[in-house]
Amino acid sequence: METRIVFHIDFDYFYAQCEETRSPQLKSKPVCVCVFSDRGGDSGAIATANYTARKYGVKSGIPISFAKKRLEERKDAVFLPVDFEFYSEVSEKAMEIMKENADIFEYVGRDEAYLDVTERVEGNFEKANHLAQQIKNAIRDKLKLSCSIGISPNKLISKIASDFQKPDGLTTVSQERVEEFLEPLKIRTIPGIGKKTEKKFLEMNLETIQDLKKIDIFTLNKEFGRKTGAYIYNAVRGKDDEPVKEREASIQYSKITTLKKDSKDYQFLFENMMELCTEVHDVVKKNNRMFKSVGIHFVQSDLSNKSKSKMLRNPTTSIEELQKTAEFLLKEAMENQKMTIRRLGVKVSELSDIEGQRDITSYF
Ligand code: DGT
Ligand code: CA
Ligand code: CA
Repeated sequence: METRIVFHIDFDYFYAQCEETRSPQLKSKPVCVCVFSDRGGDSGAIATANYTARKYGVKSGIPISFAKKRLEERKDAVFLPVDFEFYSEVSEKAMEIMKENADIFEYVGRDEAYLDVTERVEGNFEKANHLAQQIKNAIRDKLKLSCSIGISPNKLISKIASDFQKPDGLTTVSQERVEEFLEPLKIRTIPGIGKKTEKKFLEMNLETIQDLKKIDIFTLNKEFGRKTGAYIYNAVRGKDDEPVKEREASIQYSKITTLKKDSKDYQFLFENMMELCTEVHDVVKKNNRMFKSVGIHFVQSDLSNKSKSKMLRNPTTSIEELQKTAEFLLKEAMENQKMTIRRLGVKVSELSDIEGQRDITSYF
């Protein structure tokens, strides 16, 4: 394959930065964006925090009560509830700017994307660097947001590079520099290598990517299986052929069907609904996503609409959970259903990516 030039763009402390853009006075304060659980009080977790709060040890995933304790001395610390709708709005605008600047655009999640720019910079890393700077400027001017960009010949290295000088970073790793860039890095910086895998290697006295190069492919295969073994073997050598694949942000996946006959027979509707769940689930799987909300939709015989949805406790990929929730919603909707139903639909939303959220050994 010819040399490619791939960008990975990741927004800095995304949810918290979105909050700063609409309330600039927050900028000087520690800001924590919280997912309050339904138990009330301070129960729940931190989704993210700005860099001021991070100095006090606040990070994604820790309980809100821990964060409050760590920020005790900062009387000006701010704890805000998540506002996904607003972050999605900001995200959409940012994605537009990126899309305009890519040959191929791949949406990864609300705050990140891959861009293949090989053609438009004619395979030239200097031009690529200039283009990345322009993208950063445009996003700053229009949206008051900072992001970090990694530039390299493939997705793997660009992903590592975008994280290398956060926040507001720009890191270019041309083909000649791949080895010297990767070798000193901690094994953990390889996407997909989580705590568990890292621990395994540390027990073998392997700490950096350079150390990991000493392990031959047979040992890796034996330890992790062929697929993961090969991934790790190639990753430490900076090899990755994954193409940037055209993908747009999708807010939801849905399937709708016109029933063979208008009906309000529960069993008939239930069977059609389970069929739709399978179809929606296939799309979810194909796109490697998780969902946190399930909805059902009726078009009634007079063409009026009716819908219901339910937020799940945690993001999931489970078809059983999808079916169970759809069944629950159907029962609820049928309770005082007067009219017959003509079309039936199922959707999932509040999507997120599987990639990067789990240890590689648990999803290969
Ligand atoms: P960064 O990129 O290190 O400057 O900081 P973030 O906050 O942008 O981190 P990133 O890119 O890993 O995640 C993007 C957004 O996803 C983040 O703003 C909030 C959300 N997020 C990340 N980790 C968690 C988590 O553990 N729980 C929840 N609820 N949301 C999370
Ligand atoms: Ca980010
Ligand atoms: Ca991210």
